[in-house]
This record gives sequence, C-alpha cells and structure tokens, in this order.
Amino acid sequence: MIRTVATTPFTDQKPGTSGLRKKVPVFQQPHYVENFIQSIFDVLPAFKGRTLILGGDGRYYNREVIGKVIAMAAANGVGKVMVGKGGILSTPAASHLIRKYKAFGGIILSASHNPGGPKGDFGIKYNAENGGPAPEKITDAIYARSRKIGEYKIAEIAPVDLDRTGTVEVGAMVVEVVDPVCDYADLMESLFDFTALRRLFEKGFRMRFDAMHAVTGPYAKEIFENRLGAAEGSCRNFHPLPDFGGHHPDPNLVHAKHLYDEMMGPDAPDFGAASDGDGDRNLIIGKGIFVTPSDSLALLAANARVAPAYMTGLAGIARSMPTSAAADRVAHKLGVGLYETPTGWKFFGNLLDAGLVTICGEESAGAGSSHVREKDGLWAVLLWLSILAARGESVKDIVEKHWAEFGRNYYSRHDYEEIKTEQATRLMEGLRARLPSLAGTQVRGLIIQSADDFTYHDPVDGSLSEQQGLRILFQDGSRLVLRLSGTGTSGATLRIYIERYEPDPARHGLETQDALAELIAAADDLAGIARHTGRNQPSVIT
Ligand code: G16
Repeated sequence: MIRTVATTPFTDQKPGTSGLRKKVPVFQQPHYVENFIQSIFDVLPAFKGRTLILGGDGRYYNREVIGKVIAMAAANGVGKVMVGKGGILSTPAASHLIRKYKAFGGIILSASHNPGGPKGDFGIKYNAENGGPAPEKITDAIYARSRKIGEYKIAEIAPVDLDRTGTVEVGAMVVEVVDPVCDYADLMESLFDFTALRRLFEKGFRMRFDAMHAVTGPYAKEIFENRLGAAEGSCRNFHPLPDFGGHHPDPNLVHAKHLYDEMMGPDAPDFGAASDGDGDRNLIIGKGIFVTPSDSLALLAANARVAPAYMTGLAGIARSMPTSAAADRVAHKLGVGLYETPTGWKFFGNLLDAGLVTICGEESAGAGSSHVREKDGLWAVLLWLSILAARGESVKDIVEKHWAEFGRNYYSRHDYEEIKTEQATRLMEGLRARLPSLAGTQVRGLIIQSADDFTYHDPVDGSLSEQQGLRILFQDGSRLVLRLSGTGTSGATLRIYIERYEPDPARHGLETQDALAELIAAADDLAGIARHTGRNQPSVIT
C-alpha cells in the first residue's frame, strides 16, 4: 500500500560541496529524510520503471535510511533498486554500478571523512546517470523543491533482508541485494596489470593499507590480499564500523598519524596508504616521505602510462582551483589540456563526459579518472603500486626525481574548524572587498600581482559558478587561496591554501611549513585571521 504523507518544509536542506551533510539527530527529525528524498524524486526527469543504485558507507543510521529510500522508491515508481549487501557501497563502487547497469542515478549515504555515531555526521547525496555527483542545476532544484514540499509518498512494505544477496519483489518494484565488492574489484582488474602487481608482492614488497574502520576494508582485503597476494595483515582496521571505532575516518596526517609514524619508523613498509569513510579519498605515504595530494596527482598523471588503461596517454588533466599547480607542469610537458575547476568533484563530470580529461584530482586527498565519475581512493593506491612496480624505485626516489624535473610546489592547507559563521563571513567579506586594491601592494616583502574571487565558466555547458575562493597571486608565482568549506556540519571551517614554487633542486629539502612561513604570515596580515577568529593557529594542517 502506498501512503501519501503530509509534511512541511525544512529550510536547511541545501546540498553543500558534496550532498546534504548534517548531524545524525538532524536527520532523525520526523520527515527530515523523507522530505529530502521526495525532493530528489520530484525534480528528476522520467525515471519510472528504471534502476536506482543505493548504498552507503555503513555509518550510524545507514540501515534506517536505506529502508526509507527503498520504501519511497517503491512508492515513486522506481523499477528496481540495486543495493549493496548490508546497505554498503563505497562511493566509487556506487558510481561504477550506476554506469555499468545504466541506472538513472544513485543515492549514496555518507558524510565522507566526517566522524560517525549517534552524535556524528550523516549525509545523503544524489548521483546522476553519468555516475557523478549531481551538478549544481540539479542540487539547486532539489533545494528549491525542499523549500516548498507539502507531501511525500512511501510504500508500506516488509523490511528487505539486506544481509542476503539476491532479488526480492517489493510491490511492483524489484530489490536486488548485490555483493558490493565484486564488480568494483573486476573494474580495477580491467584497468591495471594485476599480474605485474602480483609479481611485486611475490618479490617481498610490503604495504600497509589502513581502511580506518570505514567502507574500503572489504574492498582492500579482496583486492590487495586476495587478488594481488599482499601479505595477510597488510590491510588494517578493515572491519567497517558504524562509528569508525570512535575516530575520524579522515586519511590525513592528523587522523592517520599512526600510519604516518609507522611509515617514518625504522622498519617501515615500502608503501603506506589509507582511505576515508566512503572510499573516495586517499592518503599516500612512502618510506620516510608523505606525498601531498597535489604532488600525488601530478605524479599519477606523469606516470599513468604504466597502467594498461592509460597506455595510450591522457586526454587532459583537471584539478580544483585550490590544488597546487604541480599538475599543470605535467600537463604542459605532456602537451595536453589543464582544466581548473571549483572545489567539488561534480565540476569534473562535464569534462570527463566530454572526453576532455582522463585524470582529475584535488588537494583534499582525491584523485580519480574517467573509469568512474567520483574520486577513487583504491584506484589511486593501485596506480601508485603500478608505478612502483614498473619503475622499481622507492616512493621517495620517485617523488624527488619528479621535483628535480618539474620543480617543487611547496604546499599546505591550514584549516580553522568550527569557527563562528558570522566571524568567518566577516573575514571573507572584509578580504573580498579589498581584493580590487591589492594588486601592486606588498605584504611581508612579497609583491601581489593580482587578486580575485574565482569564477568558473564550464567549457562544456557554459554554466557559471561564482565566488569559488579568494585568490591572491604573488609576483614570484606563490599563491594564497581562502575559502569556506562546504562540507562541515557545525559552524564554519576556514581553509587557507598556501603554495610556493621552487625550481631549484638545492632548495627542495626544506620543511614545508618553514618554506611557507612568509606566506602563512602574509595570510594573517591580509585576512586578519587571528583578529577575526580569536585563533592563533589552525586546527588541522595538511
Ligand atoms: C568533498 C568533495 C570534494 C571536495 C571536498 C572538500 O569530498 O567531493 O570535491 O574537495 O569535499 O570540500 P570542502 O573544502 O568544501 O570541505 P568528500 O570526500 O568530503 O566527499
């Protein structure tokens, strides 16, 4: 039986950088989830009788929302829901299933790297037919609908057993519970030379992969240990837990410090990596060296040809604006296009669909390729392993040779988390107002060449995205970028991206924070960070 339930709108269902992310208790309010899901169905073009992909990163409240989405899909005329066993799908695996099974789209339940649990974060994201996060025109329409919604439809059904693969009928709809790992692992096997990778491990290569008790555990076990023969125990924390063991499933140097410490230790394995809550981010650490995501993107692009999927070369490279220009130098050398987009994977979708780029990446620990329309943590790890297998050198040697050839982009991001929204807004508005007068002035001995607020003109559909980050470019090629995060769930997070290019190999061995000290001080002089926020140091440095 289908019920039509009267409801009233919530005013806060505006998707951010990557879907709607809020604290669990917000999602637990009566009708909150239902309103948002109905708003998605209400704005989509014809999907009746077609397939929807459904899954999440297994965090607290995942199963309950999976149940609601199935019941609402049945009531709204979806033909089939394909859901990962246990309600689990990594974000890149969901993207792959949408494409492989020609679904009309997917609903992914995740708050990515944010912590989980009853008081933690939850999120709902809609991915479109190309497998990628819905573009702004769809998310804007969902938000507009959520402001007006007056009713939603839900079917009264018996709960589907999510723990048994197979097909069941739910009214006129079919629900297929699928193994979440198999299709994805097969896709990886089609992109990379698994025989060469098996040989690498046979020779005694040691890796440590930390799944951070998040979604990639079962995927990593299957791919690294079962299919590639990495020693048992190479994968750590591989049981997905609803609260990620009480930690932040954020693969950075703060939340994966244990991995960093191990990789800097005397008995470090050859290669260390981690992924986040929903499996789209990656952290890469070699023996004695952390690879910044920006450098990793440049290195992956420069060496991609070692993998069968990229043997014939890249169509182009895309990076988000705050990501360092290291990839630009690689694109230049390869003679391919370099595209600079706003923060948010959704902006890469058009470029990938149009065949303009093959590899994309972001400073926020994301890299991916045209194989799916999401960033893909395990893909990045497998491409790194392929490079290590082909070159037979250490991560450190490969990175240092890359810097010697292209120069080094010293790079760091300073985050000021959970500051008051009014303070953050005042800081950004103050600096934005001063941008037109900054060119030609000096700060800390650095001459400002230009300053602007980044606007993106999508070269494929002509759409315009404004106010995507304040940029201050210096005459020596250094750069500061300031923007507010679109993924936080309490207060505001100010991100400051700091970059300095150093061509001279004799000066490539500096500590990153030392190399950037003047720029860090300049950022405070320009934006009044301490004055506005009352903070003297960032909460996270990556
Ligand atoms: C999401 C987006 C990324 C973005 C990141 C950080 O990643 O998909 O494109 O770079 O958020 O965004 P912000 O700086 O606005 O917080 P994820 O891994 O959280 O889904």
